[in-house]
Amino acid sequence: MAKLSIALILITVIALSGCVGGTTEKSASDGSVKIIPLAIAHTGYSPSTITVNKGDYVKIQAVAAVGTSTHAHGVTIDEYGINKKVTTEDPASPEVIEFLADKAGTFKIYCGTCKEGIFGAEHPKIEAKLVVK
Ligand SMILES: [Cu+2]
Repeated sequence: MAKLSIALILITVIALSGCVGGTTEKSASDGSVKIIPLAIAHTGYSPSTITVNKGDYVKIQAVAAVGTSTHAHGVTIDEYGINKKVTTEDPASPEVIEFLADKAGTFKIYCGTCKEGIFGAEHPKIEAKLVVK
């Protein structure tokens, strides 16, 4: 009985660990769930291009680069109605931005919340791209 429990726990851990680090899993619809770790620094986003397929359910796990969380960087994608401030630097508890990629095209990701940070309107222009194929 104890062996069976340990085996079940191991299977669960292995199954859950498949959900992090840019891997994909099938969702109920025909699209996949895409987990995208994203770091925001003063100089830009990393990665600078996020590519998903139309119909994918996207979970961007955003963190501010170390030492930058007080600048109120964020993730804004106008066409998807996303405008999120990212104040965490901890990859273990990122700001998760979820949406269904139901519109194909190339969309600008920019920092719409920076005006609230200490640089105000002087904040460097940082941009990335969301490509929905
Ligand atoms: Cu910013």
